[in-house]
Amino acid sequence: RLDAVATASVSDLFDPAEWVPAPGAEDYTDITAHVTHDGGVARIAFDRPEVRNAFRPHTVDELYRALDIARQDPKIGAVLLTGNGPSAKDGGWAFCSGGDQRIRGRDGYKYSEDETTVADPARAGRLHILEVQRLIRFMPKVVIAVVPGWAAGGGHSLHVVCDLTVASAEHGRFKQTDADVGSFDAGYGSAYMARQTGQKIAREVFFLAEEYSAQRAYEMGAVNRVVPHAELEREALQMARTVLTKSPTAIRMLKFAFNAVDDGLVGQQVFAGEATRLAYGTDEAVEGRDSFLEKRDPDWTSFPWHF
Ligand code: S0N
Repeated sequence: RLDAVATASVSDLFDPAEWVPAPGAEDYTDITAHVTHDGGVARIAFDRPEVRNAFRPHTVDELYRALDIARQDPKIGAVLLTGNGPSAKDGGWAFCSGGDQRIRGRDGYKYSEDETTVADPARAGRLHILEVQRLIRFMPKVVIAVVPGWAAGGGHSLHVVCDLTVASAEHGRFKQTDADVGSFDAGYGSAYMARQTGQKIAREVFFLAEEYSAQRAYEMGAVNRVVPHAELEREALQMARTVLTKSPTAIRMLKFAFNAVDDGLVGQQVFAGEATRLAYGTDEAVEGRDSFLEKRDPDWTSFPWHF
């Protein structure tokens, strides 16, 4: 398995010269995870091309784990989220086609050992892809959706929540099928998309569930770059490497600032936590701490009331 994740067999667009397996990669069955040789960029990919990279609960567990490892790795500044391909069955490409409809039950997604029969009652009904969305949203690193084919249903929502999207000119396709299959992402997938594209376009995408090319998605404001298929991962990696040339604190504060306006008090809390962390590094905050520990009144006289 480790050999497989380390070689070109991962995906036709995967360049084995750029990547080494990420920590724990050999344990994954539904995704692949790699990091660049310098450890600065992670590549995490759905690895179920025969079902257009649909996710089952197990896929989501692995995806969450791989993203969380990237979140906690102090060297990683950017993450490429993509889908391996093409499908050996028919040559089709996909980023992700959302929840695996074959195992969806009345009580949510079945979550048994083989994920085809009996639901584990404790885990049934969990739409934990939403936890992945929040992880992407709140991790202080730039997450780039690299779309080599279909982004459909919950896969469309994942691209929406990523910080940037780069798509294949030839095979990139966008379709929000939720209403076709009695499903709905009434959070970031829809309302946040409306922030990106405007209400009329987002409502059209959800209410009509039509197919859009990468170029059309770019014109809508939902995609940053459309590049030739063969260049897709190279371009995405270059974007990630450009991010790595920036100040980590600046990127972190900017991401949380972009988020805050749409995230209510949670957004304010995340941004404020960063402000507090920065403030702790000042002499002023050190004086506050020391005065308490030394059981004296704080002396603020050397700290001006800035205007
Ligand atoms: C992606 C589409 C448009 C591609 O069409 P194309 O190229 O014609 O290929 P197909 O022949 O249709 O597909 C090839 C093979 O792949 C299987 N397949 C594709 N997608 C899925 C899927 N999502 N689940 C299971 N199998 C899939 C096909 O069946 C085919 O297999 P074979 O060769 O054996 O016939 C097209 O495939 C398509 O429309 N796919 C379905 C997209 C979809 O509706 N996805 C689900 C949408 N909902 C969610 O994702 C919800 C996720 C979620 O957890 C959630 C999150 C937030 C809020 C709510 C929910 C919730 O669950 O409700």
